[in-house]
Amino acid sequence: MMKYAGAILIFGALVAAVPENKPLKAIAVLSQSDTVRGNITFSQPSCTEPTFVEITIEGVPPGPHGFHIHERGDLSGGCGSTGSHFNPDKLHHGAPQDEIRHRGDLGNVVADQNGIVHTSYSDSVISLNGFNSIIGRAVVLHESEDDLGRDTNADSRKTGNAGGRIACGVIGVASHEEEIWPCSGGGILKSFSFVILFASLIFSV
Ligand SMILES: [Cu+2]
Ligand SMILES: [Zn+2]
Repeated sequence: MMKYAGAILIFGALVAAVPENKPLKAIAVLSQSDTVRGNITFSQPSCTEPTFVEITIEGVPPGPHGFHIHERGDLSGGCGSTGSHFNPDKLHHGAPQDEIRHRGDLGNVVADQNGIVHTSYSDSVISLNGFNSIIGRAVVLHESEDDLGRDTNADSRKTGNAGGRIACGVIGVASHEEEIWPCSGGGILKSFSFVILFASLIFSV
């Protein structure tokens, strides 16, 4: 009986040693502009949950501005070298709530009369995990309003006619929980090793 109690205690200690499911966090700091400053933070509680996006920007001309994730985190040539909208699924440009959209299509942000953008929302298409992770790519703030693919000209379904790029930033890791990131691989093996360990403790008594 004491042996069982020992095994249960050891198992309990092992379970307690596994870190709790902390959200994965990433951040992009806007640059490439003399006037626009801002941070965009991304947080995802688990591999399968939506990503929470929090946007704080100042120095933006009042009104709506296209806001996207572009495919490359390359600012060597300014915002121009970040490539097109992040679109690994090869779909048309759309609105964030559309089924058909680029992964990077986050629609518009709206600056108030003081040039401030402060907003937050959840997006279930972008992810900080796996093959299509947005980490290492770039956020881009545009000069004009994104038409969300609703206009009749050809560019509408490619870029949303959002015009020039006024600021951008590379999406980098803000907090990294080794145990749960990335979601594929590692985790399952680890859970399985606990089962083996627990079983061997039980059978050894
Ligand atoms: Cu863009
Ligand atoms: Zn797009």
